[in-house]
Amino acid sequence: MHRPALFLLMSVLVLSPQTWAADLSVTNAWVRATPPGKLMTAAYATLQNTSNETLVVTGVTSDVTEYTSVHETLIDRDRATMRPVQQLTLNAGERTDLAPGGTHIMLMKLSEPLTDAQSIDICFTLENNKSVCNEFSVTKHHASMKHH
Ligand SMILES: [Cu+2]
Repeated sequence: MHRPALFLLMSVLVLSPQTWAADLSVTNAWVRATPPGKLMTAAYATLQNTSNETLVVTGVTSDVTEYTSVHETLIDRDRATMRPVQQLTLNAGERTDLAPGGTHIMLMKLSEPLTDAQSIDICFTLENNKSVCNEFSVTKHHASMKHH
């Protein structure tokens, strides 16, 4: 008997479209202004899975370059190197910080420099094919870069 299950699924679809859209909360979103002469930079944010299911971020896109990806920073003999991350998994309720020195969003081959007071859109593609977009403000020095 599949009817009760179907009915339940439909109720969920009808009742919580808002909740679905907001499964991934993106706060504290900022991009470092491009250094002089460079057309690449990184973006940071606090991501939180506000749903009660595992969320998988399978990609990122931005409106300023098609070369946008998630990177992680590895320390190899005192040298920081970066490598692309295929996906980011957030367990139910989990919060993660994309922060300098750690996982970040890499923006490469920008067509123009990004300067202070500008803002750009970055979207996270989720495994369920939904995407969550958020405004990231460009700044040289981020005010809330303090240790907790
Ligand atoms: Cu990087």
